[in-house]
Amino acid sequence: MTKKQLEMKHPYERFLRKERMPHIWCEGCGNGIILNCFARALDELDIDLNNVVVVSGIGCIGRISGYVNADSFHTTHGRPIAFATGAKLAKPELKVVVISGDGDLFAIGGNHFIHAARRNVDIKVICANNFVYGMTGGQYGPTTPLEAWTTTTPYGNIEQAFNLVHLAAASGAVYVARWTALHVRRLTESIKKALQKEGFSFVEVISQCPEIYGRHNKMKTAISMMKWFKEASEVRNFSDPAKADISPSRIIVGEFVDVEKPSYGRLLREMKAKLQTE
Ligand SMILES: Cc1ncc(C[n+]2csc(CCOP(=O)(O)OP(=O)(O)O)c2C)c(N)n1
Repeated sequence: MTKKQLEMKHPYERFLRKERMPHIWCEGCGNGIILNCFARALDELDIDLNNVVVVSGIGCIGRISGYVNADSFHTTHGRPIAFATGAKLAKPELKVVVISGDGDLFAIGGNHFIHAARRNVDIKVICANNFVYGMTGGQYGPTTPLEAWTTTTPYGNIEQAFNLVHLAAASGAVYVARWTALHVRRLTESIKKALQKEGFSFVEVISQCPEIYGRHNKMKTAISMMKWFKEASEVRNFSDPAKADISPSRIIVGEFVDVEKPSYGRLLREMKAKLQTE
């Protein structure tokens, strides 16, 4: 390497804990794209990393809390929203971001998700939806499409999948968006919006898992999975989230909800202040 090359720094180097590299993610995995878009959003908003907390649960994407150069919690499986709620209520000045998997957030952690959204806790939730439990070997989960082959559905999945944007909207989230890992610019813009908004914000990222999901479902490589995203995606901003079910031929993406509602923390602080003056 030349001296110049050695001195060259990646523009997002400051967002990474380099001592934690190499990462565990497989070649072609969408998680790196999500991390990149998150770093880009922080960079473009010029957010001080000292004011950011990243919380994740267990899973491949869960490792992100160890890779981001911000204060972070790698919590127990399914519980990042509970930890994030505590962090936000204790330190309202911080931006608290949960980045976790579809299994973590919607199987074991499903109850935390719907109630934090209902309460409008001011946290941002980014879900890497790869349709399976990646880390533990590709078991089916609550977002696995009908008929998909997974290690625990060897004859094809017979369960209906959650439509996450519908679930988030119905639970009360003030901001809801879905993009795929192919939509890097729009995903970054949605993460920026979520970071700036008060209240429970949800960004779903359909993310390729070529090794554990794609390979078994006629998409052998990351490129073939992303080709599927490209061909099946239809941008329909502010369309009915109830009609945004994912099928092999159609992935509705876009922003679905963007409304204002006082957050749980704000109402709590207002109530406290009122009680103190009485
Ligand atoms: C209490 C508990 N139950 C089960 C597990 C096993 N486990 C680890 S990761 C995981 C699923 C992760 O799937 P997902 O959240 O979709 O993330 P991915 O690995 O696909 O990124 C499971 C079931 C665990 N660690 N703890």
